[in-house]
Amino acid sequence: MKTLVEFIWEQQSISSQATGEFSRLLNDIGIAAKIVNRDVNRAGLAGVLGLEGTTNVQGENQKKLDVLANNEFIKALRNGKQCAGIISEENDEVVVFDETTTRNAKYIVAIDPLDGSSNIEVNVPIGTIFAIYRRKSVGSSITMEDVLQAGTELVCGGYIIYGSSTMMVYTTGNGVNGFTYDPTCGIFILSHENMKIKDPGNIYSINEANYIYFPEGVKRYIKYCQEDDPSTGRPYTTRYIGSLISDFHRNLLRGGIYIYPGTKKNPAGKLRLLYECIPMAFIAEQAGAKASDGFRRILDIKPEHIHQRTPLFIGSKSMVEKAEEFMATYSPEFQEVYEKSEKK
Ligand code: AHM
Ligand code: MG
Repeated sequence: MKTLVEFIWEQQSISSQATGEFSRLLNDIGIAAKIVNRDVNRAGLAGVLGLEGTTNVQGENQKKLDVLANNEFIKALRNGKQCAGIISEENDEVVVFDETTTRNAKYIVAIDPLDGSSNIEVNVPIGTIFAIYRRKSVGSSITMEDVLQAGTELVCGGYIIYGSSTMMVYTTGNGVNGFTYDPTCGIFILSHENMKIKDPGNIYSINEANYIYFPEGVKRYIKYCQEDDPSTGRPYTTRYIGSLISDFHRNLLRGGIYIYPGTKKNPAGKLRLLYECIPMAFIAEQAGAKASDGFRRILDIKPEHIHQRTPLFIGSKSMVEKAEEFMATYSPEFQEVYEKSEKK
């Protein structure tokens, strides 16, 4: 049995330049995750279900647990002093920590503290997504250059899924590892070593209620998934939970594709680049999968603002490539539409 803490320190000791700061940062995230896991588990008893009565910068209603999870992660990261500030789905602006104590902190964290929060009341898995970047301005104040880095610069991408069991899955660019939380002893234990996605899978995940608005390429790809062709394992099966982490996690274990496209109505789709798509894309690539906006690799997109959205096609490599083929053939005009809208 190897615990998350042991694993983190072991990985750190392999690098001759490691100082322990990154390990402490990851450990702080693990601590906050345990607290949020407790709150999510007891939500029906602790009076924290329902709306907070506020909206975030994207005009979405904040749930009490969204706010609570956000506060827990901010608290843990601020106290840990390894990161200079965070970008959170729940905060309009960058949260900059006290400069006197974090002037030399090497990292910046982007986080969706509680993804899939529309599912909070119905006991469906939800989660936390995080991305860790190396700060460029160590020794002075945070700059926009620190927070608007492309996914290719990522140091670590990960998520915690609060599901039938709670798991933390992360990568530092050296494979993907998963740790299951043992609530009886309060520790994460390495349970899924060097995770690799099945390719091809046979699951496609998309909110088909939006079909009418989808680009022709996505419509045709869905029909392709539904065709009868035993030699390629079709028809595939459809699964859509409505919480990115859960849909992605299942597809990672079983093989499949998740799509949240941009449409004429919402050209940039719904998902946020910095704290949803980039960390998931990093994990996907490290597991042998692929992530794009239908045309471009997600990790290559240079963010223009912190709450930027992007369409997302993520999952088993050959399935994403097939969906890209359909986009290129039937909806080539969306390439420009996506690029322009992502900048807004
Ligand atoms: P959230 O971060 O506010 O929870 O929104 C993101 C979520 C994803 O987890 C999920 O895949 C998607 O929104 C579902 O959207 P829809 O209900 O439009 O299918
Ligand atoms: Mg989210």
